[in-house]
Amino acid sequence: DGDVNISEEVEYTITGIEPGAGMTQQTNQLLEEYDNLAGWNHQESSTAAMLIALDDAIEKEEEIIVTGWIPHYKFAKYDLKFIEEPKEIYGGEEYITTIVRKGLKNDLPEAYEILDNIYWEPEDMGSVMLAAQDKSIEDAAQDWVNENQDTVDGWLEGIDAVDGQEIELVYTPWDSERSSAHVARLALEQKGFEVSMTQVDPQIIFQAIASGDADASLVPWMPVTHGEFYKNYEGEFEDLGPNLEGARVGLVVPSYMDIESVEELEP
Ligand code: PBE
Repeated sequence: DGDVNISEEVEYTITGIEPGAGMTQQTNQLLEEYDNLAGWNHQESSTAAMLIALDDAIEKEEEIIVTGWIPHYKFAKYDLKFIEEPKEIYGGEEYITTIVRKGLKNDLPEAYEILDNIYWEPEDMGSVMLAAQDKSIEDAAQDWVNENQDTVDGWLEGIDAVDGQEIELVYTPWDSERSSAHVARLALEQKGFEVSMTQVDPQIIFQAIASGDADASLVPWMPVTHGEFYKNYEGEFEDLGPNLEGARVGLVVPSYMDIESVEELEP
């Protein structure tokens, strides 16, 4: 009802995720740029802790504001909504792009081509993320590949097999990127690649690819979420274009909350 003061109920706090996330930087910037958020707290923690806090609040039908994103199974599990954020600190629609180190095209042309071809829909990624709640990410990715071999065949079409060439993918700890990295690994393995995978923070993704320490990554959320990291290394890596379109990040609340915009919050 109209008597609930949402700002007071959430204790002037946005429940955030890992310090290294793109969204964490964006949320810190949000608190600086909206005058009505002066004095608000951004509780950085982990995605797991954020999801527990969200689950707990929904259980009790309490107010909560989290930093959230799609694709993510939380939108299938709960009735949630993004709230408007007119200054677009969180951007609008995002795509996830594939970046590779310079020279990969020459050194591993078949891998380059496969990575260039990899493209899937938010529902595909979402289904791997959801399945990974009950099984390992390896099994969830394998199941998706088994059920979508025709999509994978499209990525591999006309590409010669290799004999155990090594390639290293870097990815981040979120389920979205764990899903894409493992699916990419399985596609590369089908053509004979030996794939190693290293998990790092978004910022390190760009550093690793720019320096040539790693070969490829399907991680960057663009144009805004990882845009700053991207700009810092622009020209030092090759961008193969989107592997997914229709992603989004922002402030997320349970749908029962009577709020439509970040501008309704009170200092
Ligand atoms: N995310 C999910 C990450 C990337 C993937 C949007 C929470 C972030 O860096 O903010």
